[in-house]
Amino acid sequence: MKKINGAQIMWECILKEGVDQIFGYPGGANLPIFHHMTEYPIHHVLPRHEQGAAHMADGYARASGKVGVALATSGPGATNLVTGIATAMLDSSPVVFFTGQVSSPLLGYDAFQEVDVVGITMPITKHNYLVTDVRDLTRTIREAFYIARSGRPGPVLVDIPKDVQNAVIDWEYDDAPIQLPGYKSDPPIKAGDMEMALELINKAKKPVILAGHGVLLSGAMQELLQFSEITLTPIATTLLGIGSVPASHPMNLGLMGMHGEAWVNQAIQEADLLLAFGMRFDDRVTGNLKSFAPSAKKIHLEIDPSEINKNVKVDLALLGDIGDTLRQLIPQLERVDREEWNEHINDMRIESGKRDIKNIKSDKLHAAHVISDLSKLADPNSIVVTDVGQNQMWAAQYFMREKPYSLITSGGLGTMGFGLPASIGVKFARPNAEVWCISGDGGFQMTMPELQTLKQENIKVNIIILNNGYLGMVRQWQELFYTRNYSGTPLSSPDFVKIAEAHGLTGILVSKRSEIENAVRQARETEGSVVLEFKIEEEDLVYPMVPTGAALHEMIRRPEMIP
Ligand SMILES: Cc1cc2nc3c(=O)[nH]c(=O)nc-3n(C[C@H](O)[C@H](O)[C@H](O)COP(=O)(O)OP(=O)(O)OC[C@H]3O[C@@H](n4cnc5c(N)ncnc54)[C@H](O)[C@@H]3O)c2cc1C
Ligand SMILES: Cc1ncc(C[n+]2csc(CCOP(=O)(O)OP(=O)(O)O)c2C)c(N)n1
Ligand SMILES: [Mg+2]
Repeated sequence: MKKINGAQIMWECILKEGVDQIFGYPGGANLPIFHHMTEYPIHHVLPRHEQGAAHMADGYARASGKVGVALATSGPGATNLVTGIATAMLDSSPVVFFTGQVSSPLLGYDAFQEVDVVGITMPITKHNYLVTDVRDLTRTIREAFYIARSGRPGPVLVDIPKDVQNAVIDWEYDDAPIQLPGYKSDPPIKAGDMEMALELINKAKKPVILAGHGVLLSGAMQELLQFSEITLTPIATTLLGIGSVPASHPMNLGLMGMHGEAWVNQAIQEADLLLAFGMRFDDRVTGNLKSFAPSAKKIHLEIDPSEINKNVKVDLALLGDIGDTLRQLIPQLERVDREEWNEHINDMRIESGKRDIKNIKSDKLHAAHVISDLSKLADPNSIVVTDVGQNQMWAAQYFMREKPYSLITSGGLGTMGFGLPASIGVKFARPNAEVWCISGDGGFQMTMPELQTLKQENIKVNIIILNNGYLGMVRQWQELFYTRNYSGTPLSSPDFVKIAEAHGLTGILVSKRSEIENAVRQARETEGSVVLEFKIEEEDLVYPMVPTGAALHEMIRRPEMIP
């Protein structure tokens, strides 16, 4: 037993959870927590905005597989976290958020900097807590970490009033088993379902695996490959499933969905069996649900029962951790000859390559050039963190990833401004990895002040800004579907080289394809973070594109064939 206060209990408990890194911003309502932080072996990063702290913790979690931790004060500090919490929620990222709160006797009185953060974040957290008694703090923090990391991961928020932070008690760590009746993180597979799945798999002639984020969250990359190699089933990935299979593996088809490759979407539409592995049939993946994979039986391997039959009605669901389920299935799989099916898909792939802009020889600077050249020049173990928009899609399409956890991107919420702060979190999670942040001119300007966080922490991230002078992805929709009426999308930018220099960093400007190689080399060799601005073609589009409401095979393709 020792006499400590709530703030110290918080630090003691998070150390027990293995935390040594936090991202947080101070204020009146979390001052006791900050005051005691210096007594503990914790590295703290001060962001320039609480949204930055949230994305940093999220990026840290996604790159490390550990729980990320962010901390803010009450009121505006807490509300500034909201976008980051929702971003983590939509992508199943395990982050614990701590907020200071006004003292408990003042709750409900519109006290200075009081907001009901538990009410505000109820729909965007996996769970949240307001702790009104210091004796509940240890149990609450243990539950928060357990809920964040178990089953389908997600963000949990713990709101701690200032009087609870200050309250002193005789304390010792309580490691009694966590009791959460009603919370089932790993649901069992129904008897008989395994046999049914094997029958469907073994008799399919044209199966496709849809590999999602769940494969990476489960660490089931080996099992995914084994399944695919035994059954000769090709693998399409979702945006968040990229990296679950090496890019160069012969069974990897590539990205599916709205900006997926033409042959991948076509294969899904022609398939007679879809095996959805840890993915949730987002509408960016399925296109029009009525015409999605019309002849395919569908089996969903998924940990969260609420995802079953939510978007796509399936023939069979195998509930549970995807790695566990695959380990049960693999010994019973039959080897079936599916050469013809794989050759057919390969023919479609060769045909599509003829429209690929990266094969064009010209000195105009297309984003596809920048990313595909970068992919060859960067360290093979590098991690790419993206912002949102066209830049994100080009980064997904043209950077070849051989390793898992090598693409960190905001998929579900599509949060502009995610890239730069998330890349800082990623660098703390994987300090020895080369980290590239790929951003647009719009999204970069949303969280640009975090450049100074990079400087203060003296860490190295290479930041690519694909500057097309527009909020490009929205302009793309205006070009295709809103009579080229570019309302609200032209965007001016500061001189990014000078911006980098003003933050004590290095800036490089590139406007020709022939300059890419030198610029990338220089960035890699420079000590400290580098901002590379690429002045790319202003009105380029991300192809292919499945228009909203269209079926997956009704893609808009790049009009010209590349000679
Ligand atoms: C501009 C833009 C364009 C986009 N275009 C595309 C596109 O063309 N193609 C595309 O794919 N996406 C696209 N997206 C992303 C899309 O919105 C979704 O975020 C993405 O498709 C979700 O992928 P997911 O289902 O694999 O991952 P998540 O949304 O993270 O879902 C993971 C699923 O796995 C389950 N799971 C978690 N852990 C386990 C486990 N241990 N075992 C089993 N299951 C588990 C979860 O319960 C969940 O159902 C786009 C996003 C943006 C912003
Ligand atoms: C916070 C936020 N606001 C608005 C949007 C809608 N949106 C999606 S992509 C995009 C354009 C992004 O522009 P830019 O950062 O320049 O990237 P580009 O598409 O040009 O590569 C916008 C405005 C969003 N996703 N997030
Ligand atoms: Mg832009």
